[in-house]
Amino acid sequence: PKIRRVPVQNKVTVVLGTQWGDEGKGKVVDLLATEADIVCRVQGGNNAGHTVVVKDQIYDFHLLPSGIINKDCKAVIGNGVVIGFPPGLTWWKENLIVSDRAHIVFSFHQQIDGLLEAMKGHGKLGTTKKGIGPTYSSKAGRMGLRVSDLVGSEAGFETKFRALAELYQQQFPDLQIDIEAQLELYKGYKAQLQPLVKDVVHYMNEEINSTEKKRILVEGANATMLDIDFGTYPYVTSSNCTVGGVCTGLGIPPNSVGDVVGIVKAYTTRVGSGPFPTEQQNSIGQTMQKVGHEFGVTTGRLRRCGWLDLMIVKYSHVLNNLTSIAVTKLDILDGFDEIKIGVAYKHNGKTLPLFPASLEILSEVEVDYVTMPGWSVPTSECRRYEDLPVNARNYINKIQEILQVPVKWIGVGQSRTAIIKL
Ligand code: 2SA
Ligand code: GDP
Ligand code: MG
Repeated sequence: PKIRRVPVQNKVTVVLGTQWGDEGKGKVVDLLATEADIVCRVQGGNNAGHTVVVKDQIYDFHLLPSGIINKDCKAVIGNGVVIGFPPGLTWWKENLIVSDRAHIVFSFHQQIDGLLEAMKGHGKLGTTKKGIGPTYSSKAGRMGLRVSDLVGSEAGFETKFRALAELYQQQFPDLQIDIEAQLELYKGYKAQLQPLVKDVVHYMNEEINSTEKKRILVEGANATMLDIDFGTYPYVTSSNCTVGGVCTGLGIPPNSVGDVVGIVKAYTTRVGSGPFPTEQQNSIGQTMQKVGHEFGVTTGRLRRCGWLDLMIVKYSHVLNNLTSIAVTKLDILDGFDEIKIGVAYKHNGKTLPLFPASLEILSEVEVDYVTMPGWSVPTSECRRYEDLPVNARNYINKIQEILQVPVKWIGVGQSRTAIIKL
């Protein structure tokens, strides 16, 4: 008999950070989510921080997809996410769907995150201390607990929880775990969580293959340079933040991935430790930090700042095959006399073909810059490309020319409306 292959009906649009995070993914997702039916998170946990400003309201998201503001939109937490339960389960929402395969972050994971950082001393990573690394370690070590354990039998959950807690207590004598109190707490969470839990593999399969049109969005957390495999290891987070994480973190096949939108901040920032070739530890970096309000959403830490580094964004394009990009925070560069773009790395006099794996090499590279004239007119009121000062347009064109990816959006302010669509 003839077999008829049906193409994927509803491909997912993916929004990814191309740098070290905090590019403004939340704002772009919020914009796209106003027209989406489903918005998904696929990796990371509440280490992420996305700020979305709608009129006078400021929303800070950590675990939930930013798209949840849109009431008509389903918000999905995929299996690749690690879920922490804040006291009182404040993130409960009717339109939320949680994968039964997602792993649970316990408070002892958070304690261990802090203990490991303290033990590393100067070599510490500067994590958000949300227990992300230890939870993914439990998962990879095949001893983690999943949402399906929580909503399953009480006895089964208790056995696994005790085993994990006792194992960690042996490894870390300083660890304080009140096992009985924790078990009691999770009984309460179970009742609240149960109605939200679904087999997300089945749910997504139905949605992507539905003959009814479904607009599906995936919101990346953290970013390419924080990817566990491709980022600046070990100064990375513990999940795959690049496009492959979408398939493994949601349970959908590669051919269901459609557009991949890369978010590129007009300059570069990084929170936590690790090399940063275009960093400006001077008045330029301080101005970007101050004018751009570069503070962490989750921990309030200062973000390190520097010029736009297209070696990084090019590498992100190689890994993710970006179909378009959004350049955000262009307004923060208003008023600079000249603006630099990092375009190549030289090591021992040789130009590197792509972003290197070795941090030793990375810390020794010399950056080649292109210098562009700045603009003094504010861009925050511009709503059309033509409204931008000519030097700002040249800056955008240069980015587009070097990357060979179309710029579709330009962010010129915090609010939902402060964006230019091309
Ligand atoms: P972790 O906690 O194990 O994931 O930390 C490992 C590294 O990943 C970095 N990381 C981040 N970098 C930028 N933004 C993040 N989210 C928050 C935000 C950060 C905050 O959006 O502002 O509030 O401080 C984020 N999450 C993880 C982290 O700095 C480590 O280098
Ligand atoms: P995310 O983690 O990638 O979602 O980014 P964050 O929300 O952590 O950080 C980006 C910050 O920049 C937030 O405070 C946003 O409100 C803000 N933002 C986003 N786009 C723009 C923009 O185009 N201009 C300005 N001035 N702020 C922006
Ligand atoms: Mg952020």
